[in-house]
Amino acid sequence: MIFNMPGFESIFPGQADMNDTILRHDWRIEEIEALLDLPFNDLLFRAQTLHRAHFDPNQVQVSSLLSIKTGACSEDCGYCSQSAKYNTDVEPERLLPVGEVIEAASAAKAKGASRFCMGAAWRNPTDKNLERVIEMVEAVHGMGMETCITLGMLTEAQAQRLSEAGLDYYNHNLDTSPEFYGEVITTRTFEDRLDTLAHVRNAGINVCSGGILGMGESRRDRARMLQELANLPRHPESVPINMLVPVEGTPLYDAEGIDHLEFIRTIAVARLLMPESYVRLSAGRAEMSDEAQALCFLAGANSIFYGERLLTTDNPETDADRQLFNRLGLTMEASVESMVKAAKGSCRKSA
Ligand code: SAM
Ligand code: DTB
Ligand code: SF4
Repeated sequence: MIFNMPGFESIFPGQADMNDTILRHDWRIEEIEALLDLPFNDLLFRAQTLHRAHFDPNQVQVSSLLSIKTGACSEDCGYCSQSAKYNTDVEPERLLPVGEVIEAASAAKAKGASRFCMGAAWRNPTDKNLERVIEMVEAVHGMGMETCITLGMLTEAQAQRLSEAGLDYYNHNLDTSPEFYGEVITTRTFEDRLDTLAHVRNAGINVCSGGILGMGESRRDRARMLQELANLPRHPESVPINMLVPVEGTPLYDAEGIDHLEFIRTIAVARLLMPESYVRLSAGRAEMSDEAQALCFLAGANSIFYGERLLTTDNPETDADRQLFNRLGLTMEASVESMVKAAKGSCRKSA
């Protein structure tokens, strides 16, 4: 019984039982830095133990991603291939027709994805564009998949409209610490991002928010970003942790990057601060070894982007991911919609 184990109190201070975790929103930066400083084995043990108290450790939530409007974006995010300010290889494309989105979503569903995420290279959507995206959301929802979109900043009314349309998740990342933020983006503020997250939360849509590691930030910046996420009034239901995909032509192409063990540590701390959130091992998997990914899952990551493409860059091949899942004994989590459908089916059978 691990609760009687020598040293338990030092690894889980003040915690008698793993099942009674209190969701905290008052994390101090020193506490988070102390977690990041733990010996690697202690940190991973602690993160995995807490993870098991809240999730099936062998199940991973799987989302597929599609860029529904690509490039020519007015923002200057220093990591992004889609900013009009930088000279990258990305070919701008207008908003896709609904038919193409349905095709991509059904292919993703056939491969086992339970959620379909649609991304648009906008600073914010116009009301007219929002209605076109809502058509897509309704179509994907009708296929029995969970829906997620990321369109930039939203007004309160737009978030409300999306909620009425039945959107499941809105992705809007804090990206980095408030202190490092100005080194990465100048065309909108950290506060703007918090405002959009508040609109999404108040509209009753699930929040998906995380950031990017490996942009030349310090460990303190990583701790500050996690602190901002964990100290939101409610933890985001989904926390994507991206490793920078360096894109030629962007200012961050030559950024220092991040050691993979440090990346894994940050995932473990995200798990410890937000025990009930899905932590998504997001961009950057194509550059990671299977072993590094396995350690991310051990650290408490339990969601991935699945499919050969992210938005404009490559993700691992689906066959490679399936093999990795087999080797690790991981299974893909079914969508809430498909579980409801299955339950309805078995009720009908037994009636
Ligand atoms: N335009 C919208 C916005 O910025 O909110 C939505 C799309 S944007 C591409 C979504 C997120 O993808 C960004 O906030 C960032 O965290 C992540 N991202 C973009 N380019 C990336 C890259 N090269 N490497 C890692 N993550 C990246
Ligand atoms: C998130 O946190 N990561 C995804 C999704 N949200 C929209 C995007 C990753 C983009 C990686 C670079 C690209 O493919 O352009
Ligand atoms: Fe535009 Fe989003 Fe890329 Fe920033 S991250 S440049 S807002 S597409």
